[in-house]
Amino acid sequence: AEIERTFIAIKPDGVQRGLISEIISRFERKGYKLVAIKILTPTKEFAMLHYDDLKERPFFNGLCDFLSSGPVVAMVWEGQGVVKYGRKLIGATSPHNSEPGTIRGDLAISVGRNIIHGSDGPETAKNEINLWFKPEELVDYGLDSEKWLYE
Ligand code: YYY
Ligand code: MG
Repeated sequence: AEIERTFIAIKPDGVQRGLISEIISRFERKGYKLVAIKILTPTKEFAMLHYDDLKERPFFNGLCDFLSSGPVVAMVWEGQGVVKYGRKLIGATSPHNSEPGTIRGDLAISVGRNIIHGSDGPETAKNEINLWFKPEELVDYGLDSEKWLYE
């Protein structure tokens, strides 16, 4: 697998519920590397851009109102296979179906309050990183632990 990057966001419910460090821990302890992070309240227009592929869905308007209702922690995580495995850590979209052990399975109940976003594929990841971050906000660095994480 390739070293790649994914876009992860803690939604307003995750921030309000005090789950920022819990969620960051799950990515950090797996071995992924945090290469960008900021907290911001997105505008509704920005939320609509982020969820553009869902604009025909009945929940789109409410979803964009919700994402723009308060601070979001926007992050970029890097590692081998992080796009796909990040989705596994997050769990199924509806917490009713998310396995225990996943972020949504352990920490959420409703689909509309599922606390975290993660890019669903390599192309989406690139687009979302470009939407949320300027290139200079992404930090290139090595971690000494990489020699123990990768053969
Ligand atoms: O990528 P993921 O967040 O797991 O699901 P998407 O299908 O991209 O939907 C984005 C977002 O929309 C989801 O996290 C919750 C919300 N949503 C909803 O409120 N009701 C649905 N039936 C489906 C999704
Ligand atoms: Mg999605």
